[in-house]
Amino acid sequence: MTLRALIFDVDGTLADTEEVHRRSFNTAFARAGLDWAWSREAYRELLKVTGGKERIASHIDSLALRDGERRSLHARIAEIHADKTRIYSSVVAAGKVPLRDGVARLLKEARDAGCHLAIASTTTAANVDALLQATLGARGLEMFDVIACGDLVGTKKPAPDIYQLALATLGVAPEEAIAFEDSVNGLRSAVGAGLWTVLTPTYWTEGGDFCEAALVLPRLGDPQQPLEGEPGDRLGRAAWLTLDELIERRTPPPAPCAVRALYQGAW
Ligand code: XBP
Ligand code: MG
Repeated sequence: MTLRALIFDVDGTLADTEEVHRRSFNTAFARAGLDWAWSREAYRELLKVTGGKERIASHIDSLALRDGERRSLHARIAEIHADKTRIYSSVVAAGKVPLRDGVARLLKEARDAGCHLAIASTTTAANVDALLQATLGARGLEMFDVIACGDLVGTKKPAPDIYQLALATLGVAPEEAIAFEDSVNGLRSAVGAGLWTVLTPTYWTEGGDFCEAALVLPRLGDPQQPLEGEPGDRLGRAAWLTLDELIERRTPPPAPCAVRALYQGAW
């Protein structure tokens, strides 16, 4: 197997963005004259719904409202979400949200090794652009061969559509790529597209059922911020996840000779 592409989720994976999303939602609600304020606990639950517009709709549907009121609030979702996106992307563009540790290092290792890089995210293109430019510089976007995000697909995560779009646009088969995610919805989406997936949960997503992940780490780590207790039970050569380690792990070991002999006799 040749590793041809690394495909990254954005929110929670490239950067721990959800607190800024949460505050941006609350600011947009206040500016829209709504007395909604999502607490951290409430937002952690609301994050089970992917997509900001879908999340607002889910919140409206949870409220005891007359039909007319519900309909008029639904009609305002796009306007409220557009304002939230303006608020969020301005905070990110101001450099307030750093990449998680190890992300810039692994992106560079992959590019230096000739690997394609892609994004597969539920958030909007405006938010992705703001984050990549603020954290990787004016040419940050150019590091990625494909940016699949937001409403480019009709069905958001946990459906596999966004990862299938990224793979198809890259012209890469699932077995030639690795996905990086932070949440159960993202994991299901990547695995549903046939991708071997590395999971690095955050406060917003920890404690989920991650059994389908190929590897679960608290973060990617790097020489300046090694993973405590590594190398040891999860990583081999270094206390941070390297491209070489990924290639080694992604390449299935040759079937044991007994199994090979068995199959050779089978046909
Ligand atoms: C996580 C999401 C997004 C963000 C909010 O995206 O579900 O909805 O929470 O961004 P990712 P929007 O797939 O990158 O983890 O309001 O733009 O949707
Ligand atoms: Mg995510």
